Amino acid sequence: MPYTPELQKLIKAVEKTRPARVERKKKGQEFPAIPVDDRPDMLKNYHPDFKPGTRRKIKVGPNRGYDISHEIVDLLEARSRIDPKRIDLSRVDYETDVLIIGGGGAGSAAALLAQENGARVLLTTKLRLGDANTMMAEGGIQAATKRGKDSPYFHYLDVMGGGHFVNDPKLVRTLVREAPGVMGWLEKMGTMFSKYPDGTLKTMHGGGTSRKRMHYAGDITGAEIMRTLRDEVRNRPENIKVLEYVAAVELILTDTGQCAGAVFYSLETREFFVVKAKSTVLATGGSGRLHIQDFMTTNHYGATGDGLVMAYRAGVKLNFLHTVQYHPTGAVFPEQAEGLLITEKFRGAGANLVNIKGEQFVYEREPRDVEAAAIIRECSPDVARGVPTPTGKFGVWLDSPMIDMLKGPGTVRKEFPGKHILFRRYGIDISKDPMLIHPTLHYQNGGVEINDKCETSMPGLYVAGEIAGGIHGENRLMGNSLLDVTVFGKIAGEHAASHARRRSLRGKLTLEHVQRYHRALTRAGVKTDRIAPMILPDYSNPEVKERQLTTDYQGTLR
Ligand code: MEZ
Repeated sequence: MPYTPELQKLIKAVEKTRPARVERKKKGQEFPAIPVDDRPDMLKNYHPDFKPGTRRKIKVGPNRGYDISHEIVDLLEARSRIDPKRIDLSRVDYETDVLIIGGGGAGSAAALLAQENGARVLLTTKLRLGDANTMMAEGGIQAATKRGKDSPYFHYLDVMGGGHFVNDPKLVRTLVREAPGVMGWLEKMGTMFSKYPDGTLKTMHGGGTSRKRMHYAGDITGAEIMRTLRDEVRNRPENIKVLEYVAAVELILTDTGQCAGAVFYSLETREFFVVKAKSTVLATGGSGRLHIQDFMTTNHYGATGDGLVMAYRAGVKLNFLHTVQYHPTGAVFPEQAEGLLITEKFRGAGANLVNIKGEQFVYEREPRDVEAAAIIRECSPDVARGVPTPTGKFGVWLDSPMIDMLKGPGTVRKEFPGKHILFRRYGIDISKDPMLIHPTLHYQNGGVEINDKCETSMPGLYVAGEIAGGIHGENRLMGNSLLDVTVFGKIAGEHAASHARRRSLRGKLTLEHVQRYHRALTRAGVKTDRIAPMILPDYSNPEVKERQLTTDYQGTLR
């Protein structure tokens, strides 16, 4: 749907201030950044993490008493999809060295490295290989590849600063040190990053970064990286077996406390089955589809936090889930694009954020949490400088036409082909008209506690990618997610393979931890008919649900 006459009228205010804003930028006169000392107030007043009444303390498990979003607690305090007594663990359907749960960037990188380290690998995914947040990532991957101008040292400081200095320093050190090598690894496998005619990699600034180290492939960087990883996995069929449309529902342990695989549910045959493995890598991604605080989301359909549930029930600790990342710029018009990621790269290329009066109100490259809070402030009823949409929401303008004025005609079309084509389909030319945006639920900052070998507290259980917590502290910076999935995916694969070589499974397979968790829920007085993992979000309204009888409903999957 093109802009309505009302919105077209409001765009005039943006057009009026644009020439002066472009001139200022050309002269290097940036909008003042929010002083570091003022950031906490901005966050407390406007960031959704600080909204009263949006959290509660979890009553059971290793993080008992931890105060996190209701939506995550609901998930963690749900009951299992299976009745453990009805799963026959003596009948093993698949046996492998390394089981990988998740077919996104981290799972695929882990599969490749596990295979290269001599393991037989079974990679499982509840949708198709590559249906993951990696595929949805747009703007880039950070790495200090430009010697002299940048180094892992500066990258480290940026990651720590963005994360409010509470990140796990060892994990950050690993992330930034491995970054340049991962770029080479991806390029060798065929990832086509954007380059200058002389072959050097193009780089841009991102929010909170002190150097230009954002490498990209147009505005479809995640899709390009995922394409490469997926092709490579598919090219090794003798040693990497891929099972699609199968959802892991519980981890299996041994009675000696090792992880020994998982119980799966086939979305095609609707049967449960058992996979036994010497090592298991959880790479199930994030939880944006929980729509925390009813936020729209950039996340892929399967981002329902399944791995958090399975690890937690098995007794593994979670961390940093008290913060959630809202990407500052999600589309809020047209309605069919609501929540869609509008890459930070637009701001990296110079596009201002502008309110209903046509005024710039924030420096466009603040760290994400601060930037999102500033936009929410502008749209809040007390400030009331947001732009109303036809569906009754509010947003602010992302002034993309500035980019062609700053960097030459055709830049938007060339550097942002994904969004340019998509918005053209809606009748909007983003090189001529701005986009209407609002923060959108984007990233699970925290997750399962790991060390720098991707080990968890449970022998044989490895974790990599968005499901892991600690790397980004309380706020991730742009481009460190594609980096995280590749760096830690590789590490998880390598160490999972080595564990499988060195350690054999001892003891009997068991699901006793699930029964124990159910008993703890009862003891804590948690009354719920929720079942988790969620597997897929359910968008049907209650009336439709009623009419659909029962065949596809969670309860009947048991
Ligand atoms: O790392 C991200 O989340 C990212 C690259 C997003 C974007 O704005 O494009």
